Amino acid sequence: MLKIWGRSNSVNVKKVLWCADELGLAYERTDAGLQFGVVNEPWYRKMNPNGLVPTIEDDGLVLWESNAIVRYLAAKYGSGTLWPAGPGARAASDKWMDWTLSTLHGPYRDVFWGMVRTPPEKRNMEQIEASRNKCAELWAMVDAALEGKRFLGGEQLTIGDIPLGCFAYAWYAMPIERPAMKNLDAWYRRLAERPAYRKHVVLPLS
Ligand SMILES: N[C@@H](CCC(=O)N[C@@H](CS)C(=O)NCC(=O)O)C(=O)O
Repeated sequence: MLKIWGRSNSVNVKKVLWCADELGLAYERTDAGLQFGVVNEPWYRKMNPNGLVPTIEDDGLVLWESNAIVRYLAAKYGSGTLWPAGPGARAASDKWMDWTLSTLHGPYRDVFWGMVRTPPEKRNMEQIEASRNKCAELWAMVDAALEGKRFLGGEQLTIGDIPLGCFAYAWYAMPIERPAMKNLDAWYRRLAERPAYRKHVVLPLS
């Protein structure tokens, strides 16, 4: 059976759990990271030398890096659903995974750590506000890409929606100002209708 290591409140673990449930996979999850420790155990470091979560083991394959795990599970178990058929359609969805990590992640992290993991009296509001503005600019790109579409890859949920969908939850749940974006708002509401998203992504922010 698929094994997943990682605490359930990690945004990167959420991607994998949501993906596995969308694919209807049976899995066994073990808490790891932060208060759970585990990540510095020699046996864990042997699987994942980064000492980070998530890590999976499937049919003898050990894998880390959440986006690579989502791609792997979708390619193996979600052909024609989460894993779009054909290289063009796949790349059009897949590019949002790289974009989330390379472009949105930096400013998102500043806002998330500032608003969720820093006590109010210690917050650097100037930096948080600059990063919030940057995030709003970036979400506007997603809003434009969603014009006339239900999901980033078209009519159905595909790999590109998964990392961004996890970041979107925090964006909507944090007590911050957000410009209204009609396509993004509708996409987020669509994600929130999915049982697997509600189960794994919509958790109190911590
Ligand atoms: N690029 C990696 C980043 C992994 C990562 O930074 N994981 C965080 C949780 S979101 C972590 O392990 N933090 C330390 C910990 O939980 O002990 C991925 O996408 O899997």
